Amino acid sequence: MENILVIGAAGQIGSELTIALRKIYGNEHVFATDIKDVPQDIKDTGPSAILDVMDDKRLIHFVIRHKITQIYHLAAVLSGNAEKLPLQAWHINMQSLLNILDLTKVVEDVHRVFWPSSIAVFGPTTPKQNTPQLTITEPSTVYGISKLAGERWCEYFNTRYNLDIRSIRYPGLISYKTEAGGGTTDYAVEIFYDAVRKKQYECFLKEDTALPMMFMQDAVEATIKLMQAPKENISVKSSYNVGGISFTPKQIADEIKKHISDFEIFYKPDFRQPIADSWPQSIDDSVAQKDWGLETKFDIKELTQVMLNGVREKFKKQ
Ligand code: AKB
Repeated sequence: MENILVIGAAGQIGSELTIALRKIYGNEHVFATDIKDVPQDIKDTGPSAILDVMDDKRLIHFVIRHKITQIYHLAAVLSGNAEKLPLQAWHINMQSLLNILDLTKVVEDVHRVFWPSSIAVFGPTTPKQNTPQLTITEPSTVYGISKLAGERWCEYFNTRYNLDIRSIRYPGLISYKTEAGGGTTDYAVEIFYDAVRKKQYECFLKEDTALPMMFMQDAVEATIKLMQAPKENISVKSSYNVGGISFTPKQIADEIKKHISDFEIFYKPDFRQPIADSWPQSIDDSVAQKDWGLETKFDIKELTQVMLNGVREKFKKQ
């Protein structure tokens, strides 16, 4: 029997992953935690608590008291926000991971951990198209530096202490349940809200900025698939490339116009443009496909349809 701790359950990934995990492992076995209140559907369907991953003493007590066997540590400061307070972002992103890794070494019941890395580990010197699993990683953002250092720590703990820490380099994630906060790929979520609300969007990236993206349902399924794969299949001890689909702001705007014909987009690139320019445009995720059967179902057409419907429904309920 597994008892699962989700850290960051109020966030963009956590709010959807928690519900998916509860369907598999049972509501009472998935503990949703965050430093802020979790969404109502998570509160209503299982245990939840306020928990700060930076508080290592409370964290370890929580894990022991609830006999936790797996941890999903999703809390992080994203790329855009991290550039505003670099040292604070570094401290939060690194120390929170180190708290989890150290705890996993000490508490024997915890036999598997998931920690998200990002395409931000790549930088301007990385091949931009079909970026390989193993390639140059010279990130130019503090977020990317923290994710790359995190990957090295994961690999170190996996090999040095024979732990089972698993990770995905997420591309930009697109969802309507919980809005992302402070990322460079966030435009691809905001655009749907503004399309439904105002029929226009001011984009902080240039029209031809291609980035790898993934619909949340695909990301949640990939995460669970990775975590359920037999340990002997996991050849990458740092973090797996996961690509999804790639598109530019112009391409997604054109797709939205097929549903909202008078939708308009304006471009006003800001400090996030150089961040996006430093990242890959498409990702080779063949290692993840081979090792644990990564699959993605949503293309730009389907994603646009589901996002517009989801955002409209959300506004109706408000
Ligand atoms: C961000 O834009 O910071 C994140 C990421 C790609 O990791 N969505």
